[in-house]
Amino acid sequence: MYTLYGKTFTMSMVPQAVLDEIGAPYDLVTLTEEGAVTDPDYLALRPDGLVPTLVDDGMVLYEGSAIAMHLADKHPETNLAPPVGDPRRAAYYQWLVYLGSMVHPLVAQEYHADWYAETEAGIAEVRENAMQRADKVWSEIETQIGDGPWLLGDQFTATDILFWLQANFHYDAPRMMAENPKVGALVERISARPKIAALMQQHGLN
Ligand SMILES: N[C@@H](CCC(=O)N[C@@H](CS)C(=O)NCC(=O)O)C(=O)O
Repeated sequence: MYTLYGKTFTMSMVPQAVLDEIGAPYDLVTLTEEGAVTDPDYLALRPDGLVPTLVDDGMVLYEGSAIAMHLADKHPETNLAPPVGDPRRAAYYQWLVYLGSMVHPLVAQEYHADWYAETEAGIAEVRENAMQRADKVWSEIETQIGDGPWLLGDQFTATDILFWLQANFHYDAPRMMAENPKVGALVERISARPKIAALMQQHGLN
């Protein structure tokens, strides 16, 4: 049995969407404390107090991309990961690591700019810089999207879920998607999947 610790409209939507797509039962613990959680019981699972964290039959795992990869590998029949040896597996790794380690930190720098600077001017500079870099990164991603229908071609994978959430996290997602039509079209296709649409409603996303 899986237990997922998460918060509304955060990185925990990635493993939650993966679990929903898999159709696996899970308990969802929605944390409400703003910022890094300080509850010692949670810190014993994830010491930085951020979400998400998954407990899988007693095994504790954090980091959204890592949890997505773990779940996809545990349920190969759902085809959320290309099998080892499939040439698409390399691109699968690339996107999951790139979106988690290069794109998501820009979101953190924007929403949690006070983690990266102390003075008001410093915080404003971090936020402004992150917003400019986010625009640049998404215009670069636009050039990397193929004919689809999904990020890796004809197979919908966990990468699509991470892609969809990161695009929605953009500080001005409607404009960014209009300026990058391939990104916009892919996000729209992913959002139309019934499980994803239901999850969006649950998290108050239009
Ligand atoms: N790379 C980390 C990012 C974790 C992270 O930044 N989590 C944010 C939400 S997206 C968080 O817990 N923020 C605390 C809050 O906003 O209350 C992961 O994928 O787990």
